[in-house]
Amino acid sequence: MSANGRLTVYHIPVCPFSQRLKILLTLKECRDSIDFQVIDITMPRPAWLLARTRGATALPVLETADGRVLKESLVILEYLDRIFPGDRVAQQDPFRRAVEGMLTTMERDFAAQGYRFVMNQDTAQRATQQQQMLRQFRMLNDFLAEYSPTGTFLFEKFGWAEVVFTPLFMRFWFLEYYENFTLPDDAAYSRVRRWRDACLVHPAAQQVSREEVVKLYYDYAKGVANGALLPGRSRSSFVFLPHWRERPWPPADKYRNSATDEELGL
Ligand code: GAZ
Repeated sequence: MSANGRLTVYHIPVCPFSQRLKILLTLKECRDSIDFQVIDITMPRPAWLLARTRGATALPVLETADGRVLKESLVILEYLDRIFPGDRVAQQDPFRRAVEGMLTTMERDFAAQGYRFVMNQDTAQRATQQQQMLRQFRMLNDFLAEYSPTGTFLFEKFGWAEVVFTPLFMRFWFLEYYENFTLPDDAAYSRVRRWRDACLVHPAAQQVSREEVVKLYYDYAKGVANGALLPGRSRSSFVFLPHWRERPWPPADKYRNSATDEELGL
């Protein structure tokens, strides 16, 4: 049971999946109803947390006031949307809910491709990775062009689908920086561009900044995920200190440069 009888979310501060929860709570004006407890991804998970998750290490994890545990960000989103007052973020009309459900199912491949691309270390694979990423954006474009051709968001306002995708659009700032990846100025991407650009600036979704993402995800750009250490390095780019604001911008040329702890301000 959490100490104060409230809900607790265990999370990694810059993780896109936990940002989803913060965006939803902000939309519902309940952001302060949950204790977000930070877990340092560069350290082994504490035993008490592993005991609660039965060994699972992926975050976020939600613990209810009476000590029950939920994981998977989309499941937690649904739960929070139902238990907190305020307008439901999820569509209530069955057909509309199904439409946003279809878009939601596309998040997994979209996320996986973005991470595969940023983590790629083989210059020979770079063009293929870029094509695969563009394909993901075209699939989103086609979906929106079918179900929401004239709008900005999927429905009238920033809602469930936007909560799910915005943290990924923000993480993919690392593709711009480390891969020079941008959406072509082409009709095949115009609808998804309009969606993404509106998502990025929405006031409920400003928990992370481009600078933070670019600096913290340096190690991903060098092929190492989840706080693990690269050869020759003694600190992960995900450490909390020094604060990312105090560090220099990392070298953008990930295929030629391997920055030291010192060059990264770590
Ligand atoms: N499906 C889960 C959810 O909650 O929606 C995903 C949760 C998750 O992956 N959490 C990550 C975690 O806790 C942090 S965010 N990892 C530590 C652990 O021990 O499992 C995404 C990737 C990827 C690498 C990292 C991430 C990421 O591909 O953002 O692809 C989508 C991790 C190599």
